[in-house]
Amino acid sequence: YLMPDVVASSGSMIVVSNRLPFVLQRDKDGKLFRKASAGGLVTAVAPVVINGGGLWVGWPGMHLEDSSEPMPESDPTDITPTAGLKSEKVVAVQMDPAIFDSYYNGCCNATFWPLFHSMPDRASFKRDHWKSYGIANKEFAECALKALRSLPKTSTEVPLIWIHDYHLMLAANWIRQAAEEEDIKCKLGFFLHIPFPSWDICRLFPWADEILQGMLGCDMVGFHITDYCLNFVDCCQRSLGCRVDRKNLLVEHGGRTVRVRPLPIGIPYERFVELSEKAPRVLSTNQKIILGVDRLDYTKGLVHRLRAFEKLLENHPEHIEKVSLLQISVPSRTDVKEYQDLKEEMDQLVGRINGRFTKPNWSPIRYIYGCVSQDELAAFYRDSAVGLVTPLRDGMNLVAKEFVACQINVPPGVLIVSPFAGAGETMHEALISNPYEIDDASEVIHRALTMPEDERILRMNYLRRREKLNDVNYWTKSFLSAMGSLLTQGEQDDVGS
Ligand code: ADQ
Repeated sequence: YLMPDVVASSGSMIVVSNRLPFVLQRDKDGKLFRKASAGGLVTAVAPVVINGGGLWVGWPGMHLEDSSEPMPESDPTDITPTAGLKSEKVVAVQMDPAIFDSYYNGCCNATFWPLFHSMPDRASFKRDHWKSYGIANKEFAECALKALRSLPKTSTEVPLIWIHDYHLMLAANWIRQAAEEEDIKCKLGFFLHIPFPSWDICRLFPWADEILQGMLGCDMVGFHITDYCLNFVDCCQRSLGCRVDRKNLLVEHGGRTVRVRPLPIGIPYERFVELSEKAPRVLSTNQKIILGVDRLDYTKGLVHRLRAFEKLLENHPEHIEKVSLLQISVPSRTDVKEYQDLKEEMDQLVGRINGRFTKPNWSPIRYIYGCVSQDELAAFYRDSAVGLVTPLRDGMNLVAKEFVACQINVPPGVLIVSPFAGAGETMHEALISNPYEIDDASEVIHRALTMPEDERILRMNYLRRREKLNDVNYWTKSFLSAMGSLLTQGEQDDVGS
């Protein structure tokens, strides 16, 4: 997947993420087996780990009573990129289930998830959860060190440790300190998949300084877009008093200079094109489809989206019986009350709108609560007239990118994105729609449904070209090059307050 020169110059890579790229399960005889995940991130990063002689550190999705129980190999029929990740290349993090629950469901999902999406009212701040977060991060750091010590030492290649996401914001400092004490060389990089909030929001977290210091344990910290980088730099200056350089995105901390970089994630573009070329047609041709695909999460703006669609039918009755909204929502974090409430609200709203507008041969909303296969997803993306990606806040949003990759029909459909998603910042030719402004959001949908063919073609061509160039492999390469290149003298001198 990667240009050989990039792999060759990068040294071995240790990826540290909350979850391994597969989950462990037991069959009916109690034997462990792997269930592979095939997300874009795994597809892009697994080959770098495998080809570069690296390792993957993460939670395997279950608690193992006996920690010496051997890790299973992948199934011989597994053709996903993780198949090459032999068990000796995996370090499965284990910890007390109660600590894991308080770290994961408590601190990660009930505190950082809402807070970093600028929804502080939904965030809970509990000292116990924060304590568990520290214990869990220490455990991940210990496992990363174990992985680091196991790598063969070469004089030319310095191993890279790539830490992912809001679950592991404290791990870097522990890894750095221990590696320095043991005189093991390594470079540390971090990537945050969700937004980094402004200082006003960040400071609400009582232990924000520790988070910032944890992230500054890295040599490079990556975010999807420049806005998040600037928020981070600002927080480092205002909370920790660091000297910063906003122009070059540098932060001085503990006698080191940390690079901050916008690295917008991409998708496996060609894979989606191929899927959409092969997938059979599943949607009927006599109605236009407006498509929404999301995890069922309160950040995704689903309730606002349904209201905007209802408004469209109210203000533009010409779309009745001609247009349907197909909303596919994957169940997510179903044991958390906020998510159960959202499910309830969606069920009621879909019922109410359908009850209000349905005709004998047409319903306005088709609502799938569940996962769909990649083939089916590609067919939905390809055959929809409008892709509606309207989160209230979102780090990037891969659905917007998958939609444009699958738009192979001529003339193509139209993408609508929220300005509060990273995708809204980078996909300039999409129609931009503020999900909070329901009237305007409904007018933007109307505009998409009535857009002339030549404008649709022009916009979609630009969108597709950008995603093709900036695919997920490009993202991995950008991360490696941001890690690899040394600070120039100019950058060192530029750090000022
Ligand atoms: P998520 O919040 O999970 O990711 P997103 O980027 O949209 O959000 O990715 C969702 C993925 O799940 C997509 O690849 C999509 O195809 C898939 N998916 C969604 N609904 C599905 C369904 N019903 N059936 C099958 N597949 C479905 C986090 C951040 C994002 C950031 C990514 C990557 O919140 O902002 O873009 O990480 O960095």
